Amino acid sequence: MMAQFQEVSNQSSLHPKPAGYVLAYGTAGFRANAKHLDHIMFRTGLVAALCSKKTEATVGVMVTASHNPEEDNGLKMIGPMGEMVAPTWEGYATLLANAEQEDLLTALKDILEKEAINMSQEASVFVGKDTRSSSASFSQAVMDGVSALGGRSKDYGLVTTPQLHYMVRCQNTQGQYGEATVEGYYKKLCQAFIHLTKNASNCTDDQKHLSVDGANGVGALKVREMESHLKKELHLSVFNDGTTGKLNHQCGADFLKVQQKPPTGIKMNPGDRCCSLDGDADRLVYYFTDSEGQFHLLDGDKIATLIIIFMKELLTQAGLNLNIAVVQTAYANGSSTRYLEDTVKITVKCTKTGVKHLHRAAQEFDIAVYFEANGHGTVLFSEAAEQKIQQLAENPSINDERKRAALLLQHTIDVINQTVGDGISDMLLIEAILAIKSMTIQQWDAIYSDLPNRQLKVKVSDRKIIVTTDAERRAVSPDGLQETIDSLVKKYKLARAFARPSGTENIVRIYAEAETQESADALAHEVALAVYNLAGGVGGEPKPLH
Ligand code: G16
Repeated sequence: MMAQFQEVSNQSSLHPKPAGYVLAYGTAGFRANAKHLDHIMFRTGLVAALCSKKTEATVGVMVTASHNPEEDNGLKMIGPMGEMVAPTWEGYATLLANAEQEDLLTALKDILEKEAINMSQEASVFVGKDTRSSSASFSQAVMDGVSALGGRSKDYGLVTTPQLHYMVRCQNTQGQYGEATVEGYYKKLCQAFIHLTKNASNCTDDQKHLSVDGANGVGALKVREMESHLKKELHLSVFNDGTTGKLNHQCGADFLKVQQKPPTGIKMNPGDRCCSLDGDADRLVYYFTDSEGQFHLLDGDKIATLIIIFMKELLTQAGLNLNIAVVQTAYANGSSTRYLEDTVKITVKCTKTGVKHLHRAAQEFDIAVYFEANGHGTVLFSEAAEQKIQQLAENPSINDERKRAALLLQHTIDVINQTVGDGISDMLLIEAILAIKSMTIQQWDAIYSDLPNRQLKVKVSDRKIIVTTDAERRAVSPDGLQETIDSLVKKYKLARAFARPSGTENIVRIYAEAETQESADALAHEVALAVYNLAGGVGGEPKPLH
């Protein structure tokens, strides 16, 4: 043990912490400008090794700052089932990240004691990285941390975040979930996709075509790699593939959702079906422009709606009575929630922002579709639900309709990456559903009409001053903010608004929706001003949108 501590001490001096620098594990891990992060990478390598020893399983660390600008970086820790790591380990990661250089060993020993970790237990950590220029040395720093505690790392190199989550799950389920290789991932998802689309009648080449904006990130590389496995059942044109453009700049799912306009660098004819991934390919949004040149965005809410309708129809055809739901956040468009509850007649749950919160809420149901409006989400099936579907598919005495529905459900399970939201897997599922239902993107868009909405960002000196409750829909601090928001909302029809501190960027996010775009824009601007005035705004007042 003493030798290991000595090794941690020696190695840690090569990844020194800038004195006084503080960063907390946020919505999706650590995230900041890359110049501050080397020590955090090394130290999270230590935490991952301890987590692996404690759980006696492989865990993962993905080096990425996802939708953030190229100059930022960060990491996401992955738990043994490929899910986001448990909150206790997020806490330990924050603890080690913030321990001053001379206190690191004491902090480490505290964790060992609290968790009663057996240091002779092996540690295994899977590591992946996105395409940022800082990611290569950072993934090495993570691996240095793992090896300082005698652990083994497996370096997957450039992978999407959901691919790394998938590898961890495969590894810990002895291949039951699939093979822990990128090839294995493509094979499983694409085979399921091909099985599903066999149920689609006569798709034309046009219908099989999809334009993909790769956000100039790792998703573009991986979509290209996957294409040969699709056996021409889907024709992909990849734009923003990183050869010229900058990561997430004027492109990618986050840009589209916030700016509500098409990405640069994509060729779009009216009516063409297009989609955008984000920087680490865990988010997906769809869109098209109509014959009048109007842009239509189909965000996470529309994706969740299409999937739950498809699942509900299949369950009815299969004669299976399962407890199903949709999980959303405060950002979900009011129209989507109303449509799901009143027309689809489905349970809708609202959680705090962050896939980790949605994922946990989704685990309470037999089948739950969880999506953030920003396009981050997936579908979870309980073990019992999977078993019932499998038993039905294998039952020789059921009629053809039930058999077909059970088989479709089985292939749906296989095309989905249940570990975390996965832009590529979600894309295959959406393409299969549209093909099976012979549905155009326009018909999908017309299922319900979004309430006009607007998102804004406000810079404040300390975003922690904003404290929220009720799944982030109400502010309890600073004093007077919620009362002000309430009185602003009253001015507009069908209006709703909230402000919450971002867990990935140093800003406060504002969301507003209302009956018209003018009202949504005005309300968002007024709430932004209230935040600026009451929560210590810096860097100039937010500007009106027009
Ligand atoms: C991450 C999280 C998402 C979250 C988003 C924005 O996405 O995984 O769940 O919605 O950040 O979070 P916030 O509003 O707290 O900044 P990604 O794609 O950047 O990893």
